[in-house]
Amino acid sequence: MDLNGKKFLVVGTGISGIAAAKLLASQGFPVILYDGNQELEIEEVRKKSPLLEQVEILAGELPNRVLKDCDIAVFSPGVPTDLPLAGQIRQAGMEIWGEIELAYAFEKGKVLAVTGTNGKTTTTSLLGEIMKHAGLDTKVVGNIGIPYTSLAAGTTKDSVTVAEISSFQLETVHEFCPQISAILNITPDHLNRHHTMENYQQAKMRIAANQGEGQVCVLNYEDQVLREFSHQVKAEVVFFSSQRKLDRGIYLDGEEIIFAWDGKKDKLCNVKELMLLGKHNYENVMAAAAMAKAAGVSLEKIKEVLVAFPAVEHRIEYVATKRGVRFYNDSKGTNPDAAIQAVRAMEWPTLLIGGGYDKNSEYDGWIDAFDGKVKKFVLLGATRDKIRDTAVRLGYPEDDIILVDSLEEAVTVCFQHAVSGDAVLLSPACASWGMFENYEQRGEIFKELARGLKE
Ligand code: UMA
Repeated sequence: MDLNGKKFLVVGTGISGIAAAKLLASQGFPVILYDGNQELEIEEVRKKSPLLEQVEILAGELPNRVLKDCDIAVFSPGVPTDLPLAGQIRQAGMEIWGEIELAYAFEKGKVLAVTGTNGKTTTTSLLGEIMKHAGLDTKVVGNIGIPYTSLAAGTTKDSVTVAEISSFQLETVHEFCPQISAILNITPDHLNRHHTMENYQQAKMRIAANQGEGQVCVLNYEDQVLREFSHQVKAEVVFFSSQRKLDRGIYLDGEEIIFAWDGKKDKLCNVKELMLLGKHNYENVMAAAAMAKAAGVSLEKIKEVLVAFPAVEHRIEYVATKRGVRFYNDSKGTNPDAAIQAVRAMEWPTLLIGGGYDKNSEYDGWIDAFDGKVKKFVLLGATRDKIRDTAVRLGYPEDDIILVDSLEEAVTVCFQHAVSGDAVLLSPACASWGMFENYEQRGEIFKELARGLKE
């Protein structure tokens, strides 16, 4: 689209909105930056960049003149597209773009984009590392926390953008067209925003909507919705599967990850060589590897990164081995579903540290997933009694539950009870608030404590 002469309204002053306004201002486009929050400190926003000095910043009620003046509204991902404001914008004849669409208008290189309900961040980070290792000028952007608009102007015909794209971001793309896309899985999430599962699925599938010949879409064969969706995809579909052998694609065969391509089979690696744990992570590895291979990276280069990749911080992250006891940090396991994945990934007798802020969750599914592996269950925080009661009701031995008052005490107690060959896993199934500022701080403290243990 020709952007010449266009005037922009950027909605939202979070990291995406600021980056979008800066990009537009730097390229000489007239831009108004707006936030629905009436209490916004406008001068504080302006201070964030010299590029915002000349930008008009508005908060609260949007004046009508802005609707008449601007041509394109750029929405931050967190701004719903069914707000009355969105209706007014459309009625005024303006287009609504997402921040991703705006960035894409300035993209000059190749785009590799990942979406899905779970595993997006791990897959995107892994793919970013592989592309860097292959010697390419790589930018890792998107929902991962680095707005695409903050790096789009610096792309070149030889650069590669690896983007994590959320369903919120996909709602407002129009021409966005990655060379290679992937949808990892689609399970219910964010239904307060999308209202129905169908809307949520439709949003995710937009990642491949503009793709065509010569482009690739990587899909999870074991996801029924995605398997059906594959018939609508115009790009070449490459499946991955953790449950069956595929004639063409990438799959897990026992412990081995195999590429079936052009009538031949190549072994990529054995999952025991990876530091990432758990079937869900093997799926992320397969998706990243399939995307990298489609982008022309050799299996050797892909494997070199896979075996050295330590996990995304705070997600089943390997920390240290002390006296033969492995320590894993899954502080990002802030809800029972995430904690289930972590405990399933443990292949050793495990001393599990859980509990924290009370979000009114139920813990039955988590405790059911222990599968006889959890030899001591160490609980802290506001939820410790509720979790203990659930565990005991479900038959977990009361003698193996230890209630503690701090993370430090939890780590000490685990180390006292652990023997060589065990694992200690922090995976609280609860938010950190009340004891820590956020899950990152909880994870950092755990890592320091584990690394500081005397063997
Ligand atoms: N605002 C309005 N009107 C509204 C709603 C919000 O003006 O109706 C304003 C708020 O007052 C605030 C700003 O919008 O000033 C916030 O914008 P935002 O919510 O889009 O947040 P950003 O800081 O721009 O961060 C966004 C993503 N946030 C969301 O999707 C909610 C970040 O994903 C992303 O990393 C970042 O852009 C860079 O691309 C976070 C996230 O939670 C991690 N994502 C969800 C997830 O992963 O589950 C989808």
